[in-house]
Amino acid sequence: MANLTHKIIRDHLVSGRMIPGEEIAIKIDQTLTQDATGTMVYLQLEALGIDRVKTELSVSYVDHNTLQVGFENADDHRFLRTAAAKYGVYFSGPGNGICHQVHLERFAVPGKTLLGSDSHTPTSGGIGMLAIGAGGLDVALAMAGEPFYMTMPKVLGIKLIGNLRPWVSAKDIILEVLRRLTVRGGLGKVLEYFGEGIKHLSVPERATIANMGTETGATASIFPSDEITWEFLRWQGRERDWRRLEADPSAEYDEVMEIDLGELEPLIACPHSPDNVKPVREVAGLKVDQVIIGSCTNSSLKDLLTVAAVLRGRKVHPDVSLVIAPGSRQVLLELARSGALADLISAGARILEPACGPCIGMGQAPPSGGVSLRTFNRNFEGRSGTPDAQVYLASPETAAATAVTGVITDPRDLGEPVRISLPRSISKDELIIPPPEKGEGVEVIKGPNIKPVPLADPMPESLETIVLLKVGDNISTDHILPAGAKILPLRSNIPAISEHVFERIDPTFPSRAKKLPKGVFGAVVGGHNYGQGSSREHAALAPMYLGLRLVIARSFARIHRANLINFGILPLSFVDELDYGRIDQGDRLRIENLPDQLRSGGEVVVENVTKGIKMALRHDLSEREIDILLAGGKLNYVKNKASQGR
Ligand code: MIC
Ligand code: SF4
Repeated sequence: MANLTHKIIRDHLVSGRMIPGEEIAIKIDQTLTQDATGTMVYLQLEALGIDRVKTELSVSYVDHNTLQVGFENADDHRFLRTAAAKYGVYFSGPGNGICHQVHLERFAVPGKTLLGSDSHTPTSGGIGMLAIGAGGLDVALAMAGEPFYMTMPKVLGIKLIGNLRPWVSAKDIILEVLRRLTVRGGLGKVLEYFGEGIKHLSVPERATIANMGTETGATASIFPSDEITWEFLRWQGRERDWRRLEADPSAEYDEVMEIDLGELEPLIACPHSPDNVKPVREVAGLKVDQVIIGSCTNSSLKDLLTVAAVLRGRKVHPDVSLVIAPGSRQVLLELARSGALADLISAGARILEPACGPCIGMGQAPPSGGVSLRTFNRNFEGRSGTPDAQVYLASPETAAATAVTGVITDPRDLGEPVRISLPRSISKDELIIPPPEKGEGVEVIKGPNIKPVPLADPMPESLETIVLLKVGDNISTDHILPAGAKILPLRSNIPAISEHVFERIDPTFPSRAKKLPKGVFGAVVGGHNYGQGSSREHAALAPMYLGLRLVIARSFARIHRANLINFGILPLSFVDELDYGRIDQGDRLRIENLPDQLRSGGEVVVENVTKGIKMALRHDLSEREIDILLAGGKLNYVKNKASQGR
């Protein structure tokens, strides 16, 4: 009796056995890229010599980097538009909206697989897709027709029962999941929702839940495709894409968790982690400087109509800056048509264009030491652009109530719940550009900030490294390579962006790395969940450019581990947890006969030359991953394979 995840994996299985923990490869039907990770994807397609994508559908979105503070962003947009035409990819330009929201509206199909170069790609799981986030190079290879390799996940069945009480919404469900699972509890799992409670959740609400499942470390999150899914697709004029899809009645799950929706109350994630969840009433009364409603988690039409209904006839508190970024042009258009936009504007909201915007630190940084309440999915320290800001994550209902009172407010204090009605059908904007029949003759235009993808050398027989940095648990890719208005424009230029590696932890990292003696590489030591958060492969590529070839951590986040391997950096973990205390910054580490050691088992002997001790460290690399690492990364590996085949 199969669960839904197994059904879709079985339909797409190319190789491997469906046993949790084993490596499998699946066929990818659709891909998405966004601009901040996408420029590398198209440069990689070029490096691989690919002419045209082989997927059923590939879309290139521009949503992260739309500030255009200099020529760099605009050059990237032009490069992406021309590359999309050349390679056969749909192009959604700046202003159309956030990739995940637009994909859900326009392209997501139940039962298909989607691989996206953004960690929140699982948003389309809200419609019954197996949608997975990955590093750009893996997406480029999927576009080239290669299967996607991953570890067969466990399936955690999340049974929803009962019905939400007034003022409690989808965000509170996923915050409850995060409270229970933490930012590590979903690692190696797909979160599959079932139970009669889902019958009360519309597709955008399911998408909110699937979106933020990423924060548990999960590979994906998925909902069945039912009448509610049909209704959403009909609304979008895409009912032909619908098919019924659900787990068998007595399907088995590796683990099951039950949530009684009727028992939930408004929840809030406190600084600085999405799993630091408390009931809103416990932090109610705290004065806020800013409220922002938007991001791929909570910027649907339903979310914003609800906010508008709360604000109708009310005013934003004078001490609060209320910022609203609609998820898509479709959402903004419908807000305008319904008159809700006027309610938002006259209440005092500041309206941004549909894009990621403040979620990725592109503007709207809070004041020094300020308190900001956002409907987003991540509140890592410094991500807002203000190092000492306190960022809270909550539902649009809690955000709207807080914007009015000026202090964190449980929306139930507003009294009678608001009622909203969605339009019967939705307007099509027709602004997504389909690719031409043929890509020949299309000129791909690159600006001066767009530099080739650097390649690593093959791994040496014996790896000699110096530990450049030692860090603790839950280091995110925002720590390794921050985003924001200053650094994001450098995503197409690895030499330039590498100057910002570990900037928030130790700004001397790049200069120290550059002083490594010849033939000696860099190493980093970390705690649990190293590399959580974003899918940005730049967090592997830029450190590799600076000479990093080894990361030793207690455990790794899924996408970052894959990115390290893709760019020739060896991920090892501790066998004896106490060994973490036996390596310090500045220590010299040596691994003799690396290829033989990797191939002969799951352990590698590392000598800490400085301390005069040896320790056994673990690797969980497949044969294929070992070959990739030894080749100096996946681009080298694929090119070597192609030339051997010739
Ligand atoms: C994020 O939310 O951190 C991002 C920006 O969307 C990233 C992608 C990136 O770094 O470009 C993600 O989640 O993968
Ligand atoms: Fe964009 Fe934020 Fe969503 Fe990342 S989490 S895709 S930055 S809206």
